[in-house]
Amino acid sequence: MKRRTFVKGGGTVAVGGLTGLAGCNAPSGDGAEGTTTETTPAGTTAEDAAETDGTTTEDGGPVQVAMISEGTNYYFDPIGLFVEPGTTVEWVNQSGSHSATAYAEGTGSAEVTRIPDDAEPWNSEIITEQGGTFSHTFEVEGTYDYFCIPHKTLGMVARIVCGQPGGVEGNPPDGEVPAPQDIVDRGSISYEEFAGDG
Ligand SMILES: [Cu+2]
Repeated sequence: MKRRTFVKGGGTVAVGGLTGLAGCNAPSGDGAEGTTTETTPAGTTAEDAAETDGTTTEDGGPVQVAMISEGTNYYFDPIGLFVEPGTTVEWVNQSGSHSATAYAEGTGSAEVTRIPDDAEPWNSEIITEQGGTFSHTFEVEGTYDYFCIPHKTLGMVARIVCGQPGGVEGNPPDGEVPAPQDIVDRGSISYEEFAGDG
């Protein structure tokens, strides 16, 4: 049973403010429009830019997850995210005060461990500054569940699959997240999509 209900109408702030949100879905305003490719010489720096150390997306920046307070809803968006090993995820505090904290016993208020055995836990601690960010790089393949310290009991949880699912089954104790295979299949699952699925 879902404890969170997505409130339609108040949701415009959720996705619009973020560029590069969760890869795949190409935002229309990313500057690609209006570029006259005919006049651009072949072999520009685009290929050089692609040769990164693997910690950035094709867009050249980290993959972003928004942390949002919206009425009585507190959520991560996207709530389900697939990343390749070596990808840096950047959490952005869009509204309210939140943390991004791995379910790893002894980390924050985590009481269970729901990240791969060899993986590094992370804990942003509570970010109160609007626009404040925290980054973590995912190296070990598997399924990672995480939560927000102040809103854990209100179901503010999310999941990241790095490389391929593994190690974690079902939902975390404090809320619902998308199934690992759905995350792999879809790449990114927004909170609105997920909350609307029920
Ligand atoms: Cu929160």
